[in-house]
Amino acid sequence: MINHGKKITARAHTNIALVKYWGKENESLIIPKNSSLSLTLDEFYTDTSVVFNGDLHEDEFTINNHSVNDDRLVDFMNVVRKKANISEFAQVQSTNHVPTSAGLASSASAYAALAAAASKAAGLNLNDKELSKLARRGSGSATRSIFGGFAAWNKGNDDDSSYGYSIQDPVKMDIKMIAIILNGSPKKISSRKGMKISVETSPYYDSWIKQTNHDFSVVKQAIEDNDFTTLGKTAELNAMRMHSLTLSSNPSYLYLNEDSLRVIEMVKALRDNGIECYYTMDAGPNVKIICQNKNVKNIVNKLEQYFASDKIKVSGPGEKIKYL
Ligand code: 2P0
Repeated sequence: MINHGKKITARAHTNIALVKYWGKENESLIIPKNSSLSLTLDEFYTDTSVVFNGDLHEDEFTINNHSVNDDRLVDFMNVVRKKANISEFAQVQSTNHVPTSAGLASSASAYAALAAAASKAAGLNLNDKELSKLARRGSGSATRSIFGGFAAWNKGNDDDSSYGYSIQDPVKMDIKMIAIILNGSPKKISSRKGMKISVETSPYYDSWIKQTNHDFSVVKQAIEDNDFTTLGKTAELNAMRMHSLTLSSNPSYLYLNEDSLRVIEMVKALRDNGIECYYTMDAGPNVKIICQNKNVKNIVNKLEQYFASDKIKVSGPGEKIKYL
């Protein structure tokens, strides 16, 4: 039964893909072209509260206390209403605990938290797998944010078979991610638009899928073997392969900027000096450095020579979705 007047709050953490999702097979259901694998992060999360109210004439959304109108959010609430067989509108309040304009996959934690809070407020009692399928309808990367630690999104081929699952939580590997929050204008090409252009125009798209399926098996095995080196090397290559799709698209586009390249060179220099670390980037200029606890201090010291310390955020593995 719908939880009338009962406010439900959920917290979901963001995740960073080690094997990336970049392209859809089905755009309306958000079925991806390949399976992906990620690490959920403890430092970045979204808290979302939902309450259904029979007196409302439309859904009301606030993000960080600012009222917003967003068709994607309304479409998502319609999916929830249809699933729960209800017609009431809801008040949705969301707070992002992610540095302002960091571009750190906030849609992942946002739609995972919204899926959990809205479904429960609507009277649905979904397990994690069902929640991940619902979150997927909002944003692909949100499928993985239902789970903590290492998580994956099984590509599947329809609504039922395309879901997230846990690979390892709690995480056994010593692994940290250092995010460097770089200044950049808001992205000109959304990931949704970017990946569509890549699927349709990059001559290398089929090779990307073939290689990424292989990378998925390699990273999964590296997690089982507690093999940080193989995980880091493969994740770094996978990120560069994804960004080469942006460069090889028509029109060509690029998320990285000169600061991103500077961080990449710093990572390489650190490696040459015996400090093991790797880089990964998503649909924006920020670089995330994959490293181990013993090297965090050294890496942060190096980064602080170029970047303000409040722009350097160290995360470890984060936990799965929870109700507050
Ligand atoms: C990922 N990214 O696997 C990849 C790597 C960015 C680069 O998923 O269209 O916001 O909502 O499904 O999930 C970002 O795209 O895209 C993303 P939609 P989403 O994390």
